[in-house]
Amino acid sequence: MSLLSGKLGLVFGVANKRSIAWAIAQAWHKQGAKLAFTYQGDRLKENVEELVGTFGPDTLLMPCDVTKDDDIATVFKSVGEKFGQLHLLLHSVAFAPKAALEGEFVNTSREAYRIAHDISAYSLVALSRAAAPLMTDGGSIMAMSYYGAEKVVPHYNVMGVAKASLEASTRYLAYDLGPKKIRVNCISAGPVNTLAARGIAGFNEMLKHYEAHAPLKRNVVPDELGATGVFLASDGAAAITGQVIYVDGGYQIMGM
Ligand code: NAD
Ligand code: 0WE
Repeated sequence: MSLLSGKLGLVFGVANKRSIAWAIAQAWHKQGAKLAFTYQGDRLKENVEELVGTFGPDTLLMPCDVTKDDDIATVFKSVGEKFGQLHLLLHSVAFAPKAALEGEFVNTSREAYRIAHDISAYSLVALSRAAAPLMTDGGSIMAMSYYGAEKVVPHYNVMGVAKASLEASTRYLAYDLGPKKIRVNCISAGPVNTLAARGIAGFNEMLKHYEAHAPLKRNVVPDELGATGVFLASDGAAAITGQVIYVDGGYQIMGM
């Protein structure tokens, strides 16, 4: 039985095959959803074209820099024309200037703070607003978060503050869009070795720390994020909105 047959979905945040967005998109696809994709810019175009091509030659693929209102408007116009409707939206996008993730949080520049919040948090509001008119039979919107939103993770810095904003935005969006049967949730993933994690000093130590301290004594694998994405997209989660679901081997429950 396909959990998502007949569902139309739009995915933001595929950069390469290791992207969390790709794991969730594949899981949605396996459950019968029809998907459209966006990519950040020319630098990623070929890579994403190749991945998305595996879903069929007519898969809708559009550039979208989430800081650009015009890009967002064009994407949703195209989705409206091609799909006529939308059920699922994945936000798997984050960025802070590298320097802000290296030094101390106290030294975060006004510009780095603005950029991190614009790309990593405000974009969820903009995308949800654009998606809502297409979600005429209700919908499920989900965004990726991280534990640094609620506790201090050294060096995560302004990204932690932006994720706190993303999670709070999720709750306010859930309240606004609930009457339209649109649910909005976050998946808070444990560390995963992706492009966004690769450059982080000490990332491998972090993976080992999770293995040692998480109740399940291991790290999360991308397929498991896909499975949670399917659950949140499905009727099994019909009464779940405004939540942050931790998919982290249980790490978040620990006090020591
Ligand atoms: P990734 O690098 O594969 O994905 C990040 C995506 O953000 C890329 O596709 C990039 O193109 C996109 N992006 C950045 N700026 C953009 C812009 N201005 N416009 C449009 N797109 C833009 O890495 P990932 O780890 O798959 O990250 C996806 C999400 O998962 C992020 O929100 C990240 O914070 C979150 N997350 C990652 C981890 C982890 O350990 N990797 C853990 C928890 C949460
Ligand atoms: O959300 C993230 C990382 C997002 C991210 C990554 C980069 C690297 C390249 C945002 N902006 C940038 N900017 C760059 O220039 N994660 C959850 C992964 C991550 O990043 C960390 C972590 C973890 C976990 C940074 C410091 C400490 C822990």
